[in-house]
Parts: sequence; structure tokens; C-alpha cells
Amino acid sequence: MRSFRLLAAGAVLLIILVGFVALAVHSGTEGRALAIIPTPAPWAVEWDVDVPEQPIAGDTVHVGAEAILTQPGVVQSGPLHDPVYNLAITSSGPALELMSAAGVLPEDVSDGAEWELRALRRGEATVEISLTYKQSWCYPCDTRFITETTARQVTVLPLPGDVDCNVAANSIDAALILQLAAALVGGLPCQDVADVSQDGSVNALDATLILQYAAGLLDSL
Ligand SMILES: [Ca+2]
Ligand SMILES: [Ca+2]
Repeated sequence: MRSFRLLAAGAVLLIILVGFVALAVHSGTEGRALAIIPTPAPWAVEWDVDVPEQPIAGDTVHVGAEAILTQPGVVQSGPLHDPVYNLAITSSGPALELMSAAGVLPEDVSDGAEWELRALRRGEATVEISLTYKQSWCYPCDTRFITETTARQVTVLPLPGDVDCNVAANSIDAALILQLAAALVGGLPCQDVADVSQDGSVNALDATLILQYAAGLLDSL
């Protein structure tokens, strides 16, 4: 009986020992697995951006953008693993004003996004478009948001004939040009756009063309 008890105790100890060894091996394997899985690199972004480079003051400026994400062997133009994939736009500089809501679009923007801006006045502006997407991975499981940006320079040109710089060419500009031609005034705020006929002089012909444009007889100056 005594030898049986010793044998049983030995068997129990052996089972416990095997359990510890198995646990240690498992923990070690798991530990190595945790250590060898690196944080994935961000995806590469290929931009397709359509921005008018030289709009005229007063114009509505349409901006379109599409971003294609690529990983080796994979091309993803829609939502990633998680449906977070936003395109946003910002505009800096006083020449351009954003008209449509900036930023977040529906989950699937694989067809790209479009915005409207207004060219307020002559000058320089920068349009910046950003893409934000969510990246998830295991082990250890984690998530991060990555934002990529691209920028385009825009030069807003002055409106021809708009000699008082109010982003309209009308009878007031025509009158100012006639006053300048008659030497009643020494200069005009935006005199560099007075010569709409492009003949090298500012005179009644320019005033006439501006009046025709204001009356809708000409599409542009
Ligand atoms: Ca004007
Ligand atoms: Ca002229």
C-alpha cells in the first residue's frame, strides 16, 4: 500500500512538472511571436488631384481628388479593413474661399471627392488635400490613424476690366476708364487690367468693351 501511495504521489508530481514545462514552452513561443510581429508600414498613396492652377477672380473653382492606397501586391481604392477613409480639403490664403463643407465624406470614397471654392480676389493660395485611413493589425493587436497630405498652389488672376478691384467688370469700371483717358484721375486701383482690348492703350474702346461685357454681349474680356 505504501509503495502504491508513493507511486501515486510520484505520478502527480510528474503531471505537475509536465504542466509547468508545457506552460513555459507555450509562454516562450507566445513571447517570441509577440516580439517578431512588427508594426506594419503605412500604405503608399498615389494622388490624382484636379485643381485649376489659374482661376480668375470671381470664378467658382472645382477641385477633385482621388487617393489610391497601395501595399506590395495589393491595391486598395475603397475602404480599408475598417471603414474609415476620409478625404478633406483646406485652403490657405485670402484669394480662395471654401464653399462646400470641408472634410469628411461617406465611408466609400473610392470614386474620389469634389469640392467647390470661390476665387475671391487676385493672389496666391494653397489647396491642401488630406487622406485619413485606419490601419489595424495583430499581434499584439493595435490600431492607428494615418494622415497623408498633398498640396497644390493656385494663382488667382485678376478679372479683366475690373479697374476698381471689386471682382466685377461693369459700367463703373467703364466710367473710371473714361475718366482716366480724359486725365480726370491720375490712376486706378487695378489699372493693370484696364486695357481689355490689349492694344497697349487705355481709352474709350476699353470702356465700350466692358459695357458690352456687362450687358451680356460678350462672354468674356
Ligand atoms: Ca469693378
Ligand atoms: Ca485698350
